[in-house]
Amino acid sequence: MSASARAMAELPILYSFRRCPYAMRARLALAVSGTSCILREVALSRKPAELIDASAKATVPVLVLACGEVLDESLDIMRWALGRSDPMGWLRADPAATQALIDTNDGAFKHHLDRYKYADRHAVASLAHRSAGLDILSGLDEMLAAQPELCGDAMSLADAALLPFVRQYAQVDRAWFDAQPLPDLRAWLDRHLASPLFAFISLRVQPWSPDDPPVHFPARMDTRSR
Ligand SMILES: N[C@@H](CCC(=O)N[C@@H](CS)C(=O)NCC(=O)O)C(=O)O
Repeated sequence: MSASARAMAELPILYSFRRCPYAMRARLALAVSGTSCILREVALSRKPAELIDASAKATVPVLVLACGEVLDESLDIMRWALGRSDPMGWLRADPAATQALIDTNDGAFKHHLDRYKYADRHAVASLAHRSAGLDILSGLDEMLAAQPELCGDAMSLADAALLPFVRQYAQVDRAWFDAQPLPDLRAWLDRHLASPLFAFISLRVQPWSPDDPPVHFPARMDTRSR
């Protein structure tokens, strides 16, 4: 095996889906930590056997480490990557406050988001879920009126973990979202979506098949503009 083939075999493999909010948060942490991996884009309607072999539940993201260990929860991937390297101090924020934000997001907010996003836009039930989601976002807006990021002055794990979900909610009906009294949340969302980091993790990749040449992630990123 050549030296470059050996180096590549030592890289973790990330099964990902560009638009999945869980995969987005994992890519944010991998990118900010500068953790090199091989990216395999997954079409959820045609999951590769290699993904199912690695993790029977076959959700994305999944990170397969060179030692064979498999991380199949987005937060585990984030914490693993940042545990190796955390140049922006994403793990410095208060762990209890971080966990509380993530619990509400992944629990109640995701519940309402799915029912708002996938139901008939005009159905009464969908509007009830939109309203319940809005209550949660109003709480975030209040926090962001007092500080630029969810856990203080600097972006942290919580911002990266919640951002893709707030983005999804906003995108269901952006005109309606923009009319809500959420000025600080909207500023936070727009600022992060316009960042080089977000552009970087949004790269378009064709769904992977075994004969494809490896796609490196992160390929190269200018850390000064993060
Ligand atoms: N708890 C998991 C959830 C991951 C998840 O549900 N991902 C969705 C895509 S956004 C998925 O893979 N769903 C499986 C499917 O649609 O077949 C995590 O945090 O990684």
